[in-house]
Amino acid sequence: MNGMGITDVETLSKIKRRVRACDYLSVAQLYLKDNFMLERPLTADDIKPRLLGHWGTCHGINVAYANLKANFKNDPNFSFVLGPGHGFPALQANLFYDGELLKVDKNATLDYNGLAYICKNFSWPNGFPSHASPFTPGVITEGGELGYALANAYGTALGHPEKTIAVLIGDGELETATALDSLNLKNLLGGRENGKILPILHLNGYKISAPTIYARKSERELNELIRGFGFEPILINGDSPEVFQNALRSAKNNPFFIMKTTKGATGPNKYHMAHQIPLKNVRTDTEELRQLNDWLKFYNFAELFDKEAGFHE
Ligand SMILES: Cc1ncc(C[n+]2csc(CCOP(=O)(O)OP(=O)(O)O)c2C)c(N)n1
Ligand SMILES: [Mg+2]
Repeated sequence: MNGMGITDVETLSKIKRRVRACDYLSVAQLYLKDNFMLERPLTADDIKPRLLGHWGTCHGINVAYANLKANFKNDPNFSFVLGPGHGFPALQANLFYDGELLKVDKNATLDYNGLAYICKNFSWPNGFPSHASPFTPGVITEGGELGYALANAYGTALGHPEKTIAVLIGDGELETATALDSLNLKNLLGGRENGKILPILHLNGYKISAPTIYARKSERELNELIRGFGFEPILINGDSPEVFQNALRSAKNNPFFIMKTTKGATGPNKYHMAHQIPLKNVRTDTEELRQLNDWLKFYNFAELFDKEAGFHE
């Protein structure tokens, strides 16, 4: 018993709804400058003139965030460190969802105006950047440069035994010397006088469009590597909250979660095509525009969000 892991069916279903909402918000930020709830079929005029952002990692971030949030609720001793800061649409979606963004930005209201505000201003001149940045509430690790997440997590936990820090590390990110060597911090800073670290490797198989080294390893080889650093590997296979919460529940000392998702999952094309903007020609290609319309419709956001009242519980 470690006190982690939710079994309550209603909460598990809320996690799924939250992931759906945040997936929609991630896509909407990437593409839309109008028609934010798809009240009419998309037209080229609804699409931003310059599409600049990253989709592929977003679903996995939303899954990890929703599951950790449900588990740790508003525990002031819990923090989440995000490695792949290019997944900013997902981070911003979650900060908007929880009203955290509203605390620092009065325009991010939980209604249609706030929805329009975060979507239109993502990756927009004088708006929000495309990556996590110091403007993002709670950001302690610069979004554009990969590799420091685990070291930052250990730093946050240093001298704070009451803290628990979950840290999401991209599988490409773990190929950087910085991230890989940070696994050795367990021997230096893993003692009882410091907080607990919950590393989560986001094994989506790709770094940009190339397969990652860790995806090329067999499960056994990867597990042995993780064990060699003194962690106990725990596989989270897929995006179901039941599996995620079971993994949290089964964790004992020094867990190292391996969250295996499909890069770009819930999007129109997967793997290597999904890293940035999966449908690049939506403004000029009616078939791609139709695919984007279907993609956004798939989340049925209107069932999750009310134009005046915001998110339904
Ligand atoms: C230190 C550093 N090197 C290279 C990059 C360029 N870069 C941006 S995203 C990315 C892929 C990282 O792979 P992964 O962590 O698996 O993220 P995913 O591709 O799954 O979104 C790379 C190499 C970077 N941001 N920082
Ligand atoms: Mg990856």
